[in-house]
Amino acid sequence: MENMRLHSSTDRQPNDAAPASEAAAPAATTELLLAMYRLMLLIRTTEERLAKVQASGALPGPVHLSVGQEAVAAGVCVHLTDRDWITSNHRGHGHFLAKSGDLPRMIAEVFGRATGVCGGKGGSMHVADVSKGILGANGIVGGGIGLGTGAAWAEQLRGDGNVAVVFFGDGAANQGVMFEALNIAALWKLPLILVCENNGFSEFSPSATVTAGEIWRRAEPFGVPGLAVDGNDVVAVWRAAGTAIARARAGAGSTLIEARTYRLRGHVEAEMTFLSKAYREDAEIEARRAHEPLMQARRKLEQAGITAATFAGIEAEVLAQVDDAFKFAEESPWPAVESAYTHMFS
Ligand SMILES: Cc1ncc(C[n+]2csc(CCOP(=O)(O)OP(=O)(O)O)c2C)c(N)n1
Repeated sequence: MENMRLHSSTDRQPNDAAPASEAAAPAATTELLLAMYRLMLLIRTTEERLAKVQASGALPGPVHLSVGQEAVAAGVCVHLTDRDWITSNHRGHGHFLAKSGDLPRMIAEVFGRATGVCGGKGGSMHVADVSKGILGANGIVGGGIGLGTGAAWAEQLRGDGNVAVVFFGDGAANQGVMFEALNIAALWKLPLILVCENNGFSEFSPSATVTAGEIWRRAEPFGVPGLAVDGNDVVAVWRAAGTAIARARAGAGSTLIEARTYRLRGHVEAEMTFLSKAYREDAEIEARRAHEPLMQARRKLEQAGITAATFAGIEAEVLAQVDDAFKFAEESPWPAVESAYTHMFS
């Protein structure tokens, strides 16, 4: 990286965040923290296996992983039921799993198999399961924001207290649709929670070079509460999401949460095979690894008395679950040729 000034994504740190409302916030029990840890470990183990399989050449096509960002999906989705909705982006495996999506059928989808959750036609960037309230990942940056706003409106009309959560990146926060969503959500008090995962980058551009100001503040002119949280602290995310979701269920409207996190892997796997130069220093990644969410949660659990044997048991269970899911996918048939003509508009 000689003669190259790499922009650091660390220009903004999570801890200069706007304070989340903690007044009435309950403490996370050890049982809940352990459940969120397990969920984050499932996402991490699944995605690290995907990285390995892709590097081996067995999985063609782009794969975008959320390694390092697991606390956002876990801390938000533990508040949701199958009747609440989420929309996601191209980095959506974690959101899918956190919203109780089926792991074997997600892996089969990524492998393009007939048993996949979308019959093998969606792939990694379009994992969806409407029966679980997962309206889908989305390859159009910002595309999920409009879909989630529509889902929130539908739920408001139904009046059952269900909500819609949109997961999107800091790059997507620069799309006009976020402002359109904030406008209508404010006006109609929609049960919509906008969760911006600020992972420091938009593709290969450090956020500070493409995003002006602070994202959470963009809610303010609309009269919508906005706040930033440490997106690597699953308890902080859980607390902020709990307040926002309870507010939305009660009919009090929308919230914008900026969860500040860090993408530990590439924008897309194998990116260094086609990029001409690096866009961040390895030292930056290493420094951020010290604050990754699983380690932080594990430290808290150790302080609460969870033993090494319990962690080893969870790791073994998760590993077996992931092994089974990949075996299921790899042994599943390809979609029938005739199915190419189904699920099409003509
Ligand atoms: C409308 C649109 N514009 C551009 C792209 C190309 N693109 C794919 S991912 C990406 C960056 C998205 O950044 P961000 O929203 O921060 O999400 P992250 O990748 O960091 O999770 C871009 C520009 C796209 N897929 N869709």
